[in-house]
Amino acid sequence: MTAIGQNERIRALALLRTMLRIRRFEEVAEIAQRAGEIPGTLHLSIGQEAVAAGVCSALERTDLITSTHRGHGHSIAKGASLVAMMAELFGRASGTCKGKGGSMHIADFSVGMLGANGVVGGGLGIAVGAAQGLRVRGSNAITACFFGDGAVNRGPFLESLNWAATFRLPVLFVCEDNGFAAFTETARVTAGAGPAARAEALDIQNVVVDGNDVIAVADAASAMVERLRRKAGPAFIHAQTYRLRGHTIADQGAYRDAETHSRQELRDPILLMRQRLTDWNLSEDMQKLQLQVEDDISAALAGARAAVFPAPESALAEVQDIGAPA
Ligand SMILES: Cc1ncc(C[n+]2csc(CCOP(=O)(O)OP(=O)(O)O)c2C)c(N)n1
Repeated sequence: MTAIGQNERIRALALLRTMLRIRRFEEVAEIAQRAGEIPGTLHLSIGQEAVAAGVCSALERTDLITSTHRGHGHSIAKGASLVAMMAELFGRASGTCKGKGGSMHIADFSVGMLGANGVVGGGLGIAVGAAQGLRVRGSNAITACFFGDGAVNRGPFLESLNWAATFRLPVLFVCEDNGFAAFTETARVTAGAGPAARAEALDIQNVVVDGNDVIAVADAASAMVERLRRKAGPAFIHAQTYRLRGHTIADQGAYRDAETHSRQELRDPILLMRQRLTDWNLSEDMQKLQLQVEDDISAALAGARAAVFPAPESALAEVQDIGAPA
């Protein structure tokens, strides 16, 4: 058994709590989708929770984030309401986007969550623009930009990194590398030494981190955020993780190597954190935490089921103005 200080204990439990909230939210959402309660598919981040939890633990509420099509974890870690998020998945009027966005378009500006995004690499330009806005307003806040390994092969990646580096904008780029872009192993379609090398080529401070070790991610993010607050220019984290589920919930992941998959199952970030906290003699605290999370998720599910659908006449309100239907 290893002794740890009170601060370390509180921090570790908070990180585990965030990961559990993400995991249980997604497990329950998947069941609801399969039962026909949620329209549309879901991109689950099961196995990748440590990246969202670790990075967002280093942020303030006033900081901003942009996300991806796999964005539940980022939203939860940034502090979005589970009740409003679940209602959004259920298409209800009390959802984060009044039920009009769904899983791939969750946004909650009240906690600085600028939006999930169905366009691969779409969040990069938004993050850089948001950081430029923060600069213009003289704010000390920063923007964290989550994107997948697939996005590093898209044009907006270079454009966004270049702009942020040139103008020394407060952007924390976070490449959440789960090894796959949909059904393709990213390494097979990616030239060069990897995402961090691309950041390095633009003189952006960068680090490669074990994305399944939540404390390692949190430490790396804290160090980078500290630099960003000092206005030392953008920073880049390459977090190496693994998607334990399919690309969407309809995907069985048959293209993956079975041996690698089994090995990765043993590196589940929640499993690793539980082992660590058991070693720190925190089993009882973990049990309490698990029960609290179950209560929170049950309340979110009950809230979504009980909520009303948006009125049909509100369908075109507060969405992009594309003119009146013919
Ligand atoms: C511009 C664009 N091209 C292609 C797609 C189709 N698509 C959806 S998700 C995805 C894979 C993205 O991989 P990655 O960025 O690594 O994120 P991950 O799904 O692994 O989280 C693709 C190609 C898209 N949504 N947008």
